[in-house]
Amino acid sequence: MKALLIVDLQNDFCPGGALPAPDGDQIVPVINSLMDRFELIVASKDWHPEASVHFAKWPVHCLHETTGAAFHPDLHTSKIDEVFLKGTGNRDDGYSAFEATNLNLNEYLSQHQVTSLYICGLTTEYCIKASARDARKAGFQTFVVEDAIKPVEQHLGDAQQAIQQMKTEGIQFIRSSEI
Ligand code: VGL
Ligand code: ZN
Repeated sequence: MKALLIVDLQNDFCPGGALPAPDGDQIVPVINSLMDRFELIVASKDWHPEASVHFAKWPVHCLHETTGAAFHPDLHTSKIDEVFLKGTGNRDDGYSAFEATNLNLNEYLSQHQVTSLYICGLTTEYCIKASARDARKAGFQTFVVEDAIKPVEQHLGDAQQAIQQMKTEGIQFIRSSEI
C-alpha cells in the first residue's frame, strides 16, 4: 500500500506569506493531480504557539489557527484523509511530520498497511528532508516527488545539499509523471 504525504502546503510558506518558499505555490496544481493517484493521502501542518523558541531562528509563521497556517486555498483539501500537526510545543521545532503531536504518523501509516511513502510539499531543505529521513528510518520505502517540492532558500546551496544527503541515505527521487 502506498500513501502520499503533503508537507506544510500552507499560506505562510507560499509567496505573500511570512516565510515564503519562492514559487512555493507553483507545486499546488502538481500535487492536486498527484492526489488522484493515491487512495491514502495525509498532510502535515506547521502549527506553532506564539511563545515558540522556533521563532528565535525564524520569522513568526504558521501560528496555530491563523490564516498563515491554513492550507493554500487552491489545494484540494477534501481529498486529505488526515492532518498531522507539528511544532506545537514551545520548545519544539517540529520539522518532521513524524513529530506530529495530535496523532502519531508512524502508527497511522502502519495501521493502514502503508509500506511506500511518497513525499511532496514545502520546504525541501527543512521539513521535506526531516520527514523523508524519519520515514526512511521508520522502514518505509521513501520517495520524494522532485517536481512537487520547493526550497525556502534561506542559504544558497542548502537545498542541493539536502537532496544529496537524502539520496545518500537511500531516499529515492521520482517525478510525478512516473507515479
Ligand atoms: C519549515 C522552516 C521553519 C518547513 C518550517 O516547513 O520546511 N521551515 N518551519
Ligand atoms: Zn516552523
